[in-house]
Amino acid sequence: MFNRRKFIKTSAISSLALAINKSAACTSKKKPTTVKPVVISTWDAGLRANKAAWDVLKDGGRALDAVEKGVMVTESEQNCCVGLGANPDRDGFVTLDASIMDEFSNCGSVAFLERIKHPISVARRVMEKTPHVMLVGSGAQQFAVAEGFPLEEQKLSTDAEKNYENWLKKSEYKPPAINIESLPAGKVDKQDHGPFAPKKLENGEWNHDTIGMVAMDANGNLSGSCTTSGAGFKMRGRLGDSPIIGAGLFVDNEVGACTATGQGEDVIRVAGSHTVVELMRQGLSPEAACKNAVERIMRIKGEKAKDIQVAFLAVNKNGEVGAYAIHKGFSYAMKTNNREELVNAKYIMD
Ligand code: SD4
Repeated sequence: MFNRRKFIKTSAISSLALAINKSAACTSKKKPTTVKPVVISTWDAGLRANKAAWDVLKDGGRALDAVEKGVMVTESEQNCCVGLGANPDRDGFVTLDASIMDEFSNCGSVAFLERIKHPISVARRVMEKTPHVMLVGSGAQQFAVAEGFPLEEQKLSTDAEKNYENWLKKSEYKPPAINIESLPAGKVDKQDHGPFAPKKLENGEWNHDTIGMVAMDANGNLSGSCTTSGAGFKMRGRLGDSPIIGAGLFVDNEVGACTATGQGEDVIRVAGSHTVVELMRQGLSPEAACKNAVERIMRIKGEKAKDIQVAFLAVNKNGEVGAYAIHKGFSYAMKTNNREELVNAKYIMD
């Protein structure tokens, strides 16, 4: 027969057992040790950029300073595709985009910026010195000059000039997404997937249009930066994902940070970096979140996914790092206290 006193006794015992179990579960589930500082950046130029970022991080510096200093290295590399040494647009002008975001969700960006060597630093000034997030074109240039950035000569680098002359032979005015043939003859690798994919140069080096970097400093704060010349021979005025907060870059100091590379139009379509951070917020690892966002783009593109490259690179608040790409060939550079390496990202298609 049901006895009230017995019931109270048994339920008290079982709640006690439950509480003990619960606390045992809590203590046995080890919290992962946070890896910090950590810096990661896209493509192989990231190895050199990470070194500069590390100079800031190793001395306890702020992630924001690290991600600015880091990508400035790549912006200065004349024959790289990122800064003023990059391939021009179809009218022969190099136009640059960049964005930056810190641990307080402050953000700044510049787009369609010409003749300024360090767009990332201008983006930071937009963030810190204006009430705006984004400045473009002649307005961005005017602001840069007013802030003391020198106006560089309007001149193509030797490599870019050669590439442009080559491109002019056909001058195909097609949207870059389908303009694979417009890549300079002899510079298209077998694994090339569109004009946003890495290009293997005759000297064996790889060239990229973009560097994205995210970092966590010794205080556990996150920041990110992204800087690019966009796509070579793009239509004049075209912007990709890199200067768009939430697309090419997103930082949420409670959750993690992400940057994107590849075909910007398709990253924008899914608010790519923001999507990855939100997926991490829901509990996915950085790698799983990047994979999920890549798959979302592939579902949208259907058959056409085979012609494009998109990759995401992310870090979470524990300093765990992950990346995923549509195609083989995306690599990222990583630096921590005991690791410095170039990692080949996982991918969906060969
Ligand atoms: C863009 N996402 O402008 C950039 C290009 C890029 O390696 O990442 N290239 O669309």
